[in-house]
Amino acid sequence: MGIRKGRKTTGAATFVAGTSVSFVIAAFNEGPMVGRVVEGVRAHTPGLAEVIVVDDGSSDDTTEVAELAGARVIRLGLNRGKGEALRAGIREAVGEVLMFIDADGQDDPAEIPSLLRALTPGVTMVVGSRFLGVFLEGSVTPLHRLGNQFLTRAFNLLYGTSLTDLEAGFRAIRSSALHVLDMKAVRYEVEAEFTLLVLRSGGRVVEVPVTRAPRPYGRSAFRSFRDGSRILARMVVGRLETMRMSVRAIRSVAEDDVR
Ligand SMILES: Nc1nc2c(ncn2[C@@H]2O[C@H](COP(=O)(O)OP(=O)(O)O)[C@@H](O)[C@H]2O)c(=O)[nH]1
Ligand SMILES: [Mg+2]
Repeated sequence: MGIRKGRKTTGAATFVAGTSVSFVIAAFNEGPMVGRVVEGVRAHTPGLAEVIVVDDGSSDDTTEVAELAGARVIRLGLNRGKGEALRAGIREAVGEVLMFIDADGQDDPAEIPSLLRALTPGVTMVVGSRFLGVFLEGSVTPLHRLGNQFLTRAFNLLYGTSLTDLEAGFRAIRSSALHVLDMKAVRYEVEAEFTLLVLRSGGRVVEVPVTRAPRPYGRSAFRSFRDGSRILARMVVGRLETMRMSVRAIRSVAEDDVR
């Protein structure tokens, strides 16, 4: 479980040119910004194969705006949550690398190359950490910031990692390390799930600094208590699953011995 903190990669080992990238963007009532985010992604992503926006029942023009900006939109009838939306997109994505960015304009597409540069051949996932970078004024409430720090520490204790930003939505993952059938996230526990599944696959995680802007309109659907508990539950269950897997592996080795 190798974690390298906050190092920007320089030198020879960089993102391999020609690697295909699929962007998967969950968007719920993001009509005012999703178009600009899709355009930003198209302008700043080397090797971009597709931009998939998943809209699960927005009541505004999210789908139309995203399509006009050049995304392929997957529409799900009922609003279920960010995790379910991302899973629907990942199921259809074809790129060797999956990238994620929020649709509300809080992440800056101009920072995409910095994430991809850190995805060197030995790295499996790059996370855009706002704690290594900056939260611009008004981009986070004190409660949400503390909650994220608490959950990140809990994750580090459980998994022996030294991450700084568990909940960051802006990230790049090698698709070979992420099997959608292993995912069960419904809402905002999806980021913690990405991280634990990548670590479970033996992958290496790197964080790079990014800038977090305030939400230009509307409000976050993150419910501190409800979603905080879901994130905590997902990481505890993830750890128990891994322990059960190791016990099973030990048992089958022992069974081989007696044969
Ligand atoms: N499709 C879909 N996207 C969602 C849902 N909930 C959140 N998102 C998207 O996930 C991203 C982050 O959501 P937001 O509520 O701003 O969370 P925060 O930035 O962590 O406070 C945005 O692009 C949202 O549109 C959902 O139920 N369905
Ligand atoms: Mg947001």
